[in-house]
Amino acid sequence: MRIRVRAGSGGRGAVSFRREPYVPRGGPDGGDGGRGGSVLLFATPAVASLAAYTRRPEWRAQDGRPGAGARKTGRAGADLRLAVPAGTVVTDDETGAVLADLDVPGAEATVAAGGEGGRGNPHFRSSVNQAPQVAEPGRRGQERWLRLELKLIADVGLVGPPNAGKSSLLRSISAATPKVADYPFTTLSPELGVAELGGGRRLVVADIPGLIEGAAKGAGLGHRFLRHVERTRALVFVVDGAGPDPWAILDAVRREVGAYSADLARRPSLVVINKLDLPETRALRAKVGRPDALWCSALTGEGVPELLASIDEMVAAAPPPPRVEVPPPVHRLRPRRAAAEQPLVERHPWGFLVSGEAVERLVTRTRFDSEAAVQRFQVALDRLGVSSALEDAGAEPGDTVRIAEMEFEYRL
Ligand SMILES: Nc1nc2c(ncn2[C@@H]2O[C@H](COP(=O)(O)OP(=O)(O)OP(=O)(O)O)[C@@H](O)[C@H]2O)c(=O)[nH]1
Ligand SMILES: [Mg+2]
Repeated sequence: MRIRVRAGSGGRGAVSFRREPYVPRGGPDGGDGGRGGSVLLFATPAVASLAAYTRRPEWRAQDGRPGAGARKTGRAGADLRLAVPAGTVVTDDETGAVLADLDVPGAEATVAAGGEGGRGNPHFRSSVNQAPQVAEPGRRGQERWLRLELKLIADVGLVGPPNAGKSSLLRSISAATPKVADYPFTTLSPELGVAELGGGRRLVVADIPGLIEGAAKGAGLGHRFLRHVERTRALVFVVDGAGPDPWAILDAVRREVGAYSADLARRPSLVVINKLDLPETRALRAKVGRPDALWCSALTGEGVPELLASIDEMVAAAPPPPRVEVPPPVHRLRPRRAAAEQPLVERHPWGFLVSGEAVERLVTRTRFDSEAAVQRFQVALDRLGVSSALEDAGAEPGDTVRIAEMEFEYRL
């Protein structure tokens, strides 16, 4: 499922001057803007599903407040914390990068960082400019589409061809009631069941759709749903003993698992030949002595307790399930959408607004507290044609010019 998250933008820095009796203009005292709130996700047992997010896909955190005079820093925007069930894996929908694996209650991750507040005008004071009229705008908050997926956290996954009786087996060992029918691909989405092992121990078993030869290339339902058993400790391969050539089918299923993930194929596993109540299966068992296979009937329950005991033993000896690899967070901001390179000058009652990708980029990159940088900025403005455009528009010395929410005084 997809949701859009948007962190708060930083508040703008203030342009302000100290007011003192008998002093016409005191020093700059504009406060910095407050930081925008971030969007976080946290895992909690209080939430059982991601259903809340299907109804409302867009979530935003509060913006930071602007700075004020007397060096008052603006209030930071409140963070927005979204509760998700444990087992939620968060991916950046555009890049496919895994941002967080919230696998245990209490796990939390920032998924959109709040924008920094802009600096107030005291930061732009220099030897030649004791009364800077500039302050920084706040940075935009991070904004992106996320994909939320609830990874089923099962101990064991039932894997096999369609119609083998995987869902029937889950029904016979747990209270789960997945759909069972005598046609292939009855199961379309994974389902979990809990098997009671006695002594209060339990085993979580995942039933997934059937796999057929060529699934890696998209045959049948494909093999994407194998991701739901990626974090199980062990696999149980289930094959129909009464169907044609069970061993060849078993090999094909194993190949498809290997094509999906070599790591998954190495997971501890056991083989169950199901439908032992049918004469074909009994004949097969009498003919071939496969000591590596277990035999059972999900229908009559024959062999099922022995199967459960073997699964229990296998899981107890298996290493803990692998975690999803989460690369260290990179807070890359989205590139702005392409805008006209040519700066645009608009006349407003308060002065002139200059917009355009190049000029806005120039402003956000300039460090106005460095004299040399300010000089380079002036040259770049001329080169971009901003100065002449302002002149054409009738700007007069002393007029206010705003670029990317930063204010300047027009001078010749
Ligand atoms: N005789 C007999 N029939 C069984 C047994 N287990 C399952 N079946 C039947 O086999 C058919 C398929 O069973 P399912 O449990 O739906 O098989 P599945 O592996 O989950 O199939 P998909 O969900 O399509 O992948 C159904 O008609 C079941 O009643 C068994 O032990 N003996
Ligand atoms: Mg099924």
